[in-house]
Amino acid sequence: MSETVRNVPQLPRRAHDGHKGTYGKVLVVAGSRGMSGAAVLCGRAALRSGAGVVQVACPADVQPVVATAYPGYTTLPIRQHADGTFGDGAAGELVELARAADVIAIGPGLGRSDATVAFVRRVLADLPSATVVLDADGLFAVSPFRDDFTNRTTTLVMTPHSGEFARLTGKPAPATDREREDEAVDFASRFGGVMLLKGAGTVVTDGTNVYRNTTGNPGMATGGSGDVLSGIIAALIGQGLGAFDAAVLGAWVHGRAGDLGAAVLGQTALNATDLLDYLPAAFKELE
Ligand code: NPW
Ligand code: AMP
Ligand code: MG
Repeated sequence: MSETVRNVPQLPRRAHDGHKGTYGKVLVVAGSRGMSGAAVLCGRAALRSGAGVVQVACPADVQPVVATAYPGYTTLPIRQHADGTFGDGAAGELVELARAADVIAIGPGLGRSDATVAFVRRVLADLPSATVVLDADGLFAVSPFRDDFTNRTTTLVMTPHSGEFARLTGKPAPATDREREDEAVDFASRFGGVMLLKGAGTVVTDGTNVYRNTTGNPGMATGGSGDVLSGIIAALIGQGLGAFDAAVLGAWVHGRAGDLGAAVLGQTALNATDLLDYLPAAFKELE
């Protein structure tokens, strides 16, 4: 039996003597040729959401582009062969990096080649005890989902839209709000972790608790919106929120930024970068 959660958790307070180590080291693993923007959006969203330090690991061929797009995060090249596939040891190097991170967001714009799927699976299997926000092509790599894709010490927060959820379950996407909620709860209770099923009326559940988000609007149906969400959630986990609470608060504040943006710019013109621009006002309401 699931329990409906109605209130969003409190935003963690910043201590007057806090320093960047206090607020979490977020590792974003994202981007590929043609989708460097997804890595930029995710990394910038994590910084906008209070992360102390953000590192964006991306395939070596797009690292200069991702680095040039924003000065606030550091970037790390993932070693590639000449044909763009990942070099020997790339997954191992990333797992080493991940040991120093408080939370890892994997997937926005990573691509779906066989080599990328193998890379993501290797990283997930070898990560030491970690909290991972898995989105976009990170979800593709583990679809249909099996519980041996991650080791038991990893906490997964999955953030699929309906199409990605259908791929994860191997079944058609749930059609009604009731079905969306029931199937999200069923998935989370079978596999553990947190399921955040995106869309109008995003559902967040850990298999026991269920939250239905009330913020957001169809203006957010625009490329890159979801890449911003995964960065927000990772940053909130880095600041100490539990996986479920971070997903609830992240969904709320992401939608609130979309609503504040749409109130000024309109839904038609709203873009993913506008969500970054309105996140400060959305967070300020919670401080
Ligand atoms: P349709 O079209 O309705 O029939 P995919 P993606 C279906 C990166 N990006 N919401 C839909 O069916 C992402 O990070 C990079 C959405 C279609 O078959 C990913 O790595 C950007 N779709 C990658 O692109 C900016 C829904 O799902 C399929 C749906 C691919 O991500 C853009 C589409 O999903 C983008 O974020 C729903 N509610 N319901 C960049 N600037 O670098 C059903 N669908 O194929 O997973 O592709 O979401 O575009
Ligand atoms: P993605 O498809 O991964 O880019 O994610 C899209 C984001 O925009 C998700 O957080 C959705 O919940 C949000 N979104 C898209 N369409 C709507 C809508 N009609 N109402 C509210 N939020 C939406
Ligand atoms: Mg997406």
